[in-house]
Amino acid sequence: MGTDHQLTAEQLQSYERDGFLLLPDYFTAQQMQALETVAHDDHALSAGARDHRDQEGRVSRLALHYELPDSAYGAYARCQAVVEPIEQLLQSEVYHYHHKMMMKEPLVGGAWEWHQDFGYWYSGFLFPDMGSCMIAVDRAHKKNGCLQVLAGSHRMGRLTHGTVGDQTGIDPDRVAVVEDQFERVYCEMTPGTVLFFHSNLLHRSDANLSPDPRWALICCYTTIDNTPFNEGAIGDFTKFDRWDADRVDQAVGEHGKRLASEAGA
Ligand SMILES: O=C(O)CCC(=O)C(=O)O
Repeated sequence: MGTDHQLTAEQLQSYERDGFLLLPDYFTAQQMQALETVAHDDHALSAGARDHRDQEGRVSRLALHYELPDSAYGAYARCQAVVEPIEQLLQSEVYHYHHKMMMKEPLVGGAWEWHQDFGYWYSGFLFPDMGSCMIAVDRAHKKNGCLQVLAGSHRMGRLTHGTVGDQTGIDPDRVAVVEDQFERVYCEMTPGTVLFFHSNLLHRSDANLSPDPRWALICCYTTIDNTPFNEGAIGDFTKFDRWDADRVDQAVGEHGKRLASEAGA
């Protein structure tokens, strides 16, 4: 991660066309190793995770936070290298909406059905002026259920969503038509690779039937003019401090030390 987080004109054009931007090795493998160690040692994180079943009944787990604590995960959600590009892509200052650790465990991690994030978020927000940054903590590949996206599908606008398994998903009949219209991209990611994506981009992922875990941190934002219009969305829609790389690394280190001292207590 450098200190200049400005996206180039080409990257902005590619996001506008495709609805996503995949930036390999954005964070270092060392930074991801530190984040992964904290996350795997963090019993509160796994205890607070919720299970979501796919159509086959396989479970995907996610630990979601609306607030921005001094945790290792909160540090990445505040990170300049994440927030500044999101602001460029959304052409506005943003508020943090939530961040979540997606835990797709080896051999059992469930699939995510085709959906748009704004299909979930629509109940609380008027505009799809929202976006996410997925940070690969583990290597994500086809066999452990990397994210799949339909390039350009964000341009359809929001589609109707219903219940699919325990999840909110797009009607399979419509998906069958839509899948033929757009290129499907498997977002294989080394640890530290990031994916910025639009809230109307169709995405899914397969179950993880491999021996490799696939954990990823997803940080989600809304423009400051697009706060919830009703009680449908929880969150702290206020200005927040953005941290540079040193501050993020420090927060991850401190989180690790807190966990070690709790374990030793
Ligand atoms: O982690 C995944 O595979 C899917 C994540 C996802 O679809 C989401 O957070 O909206």
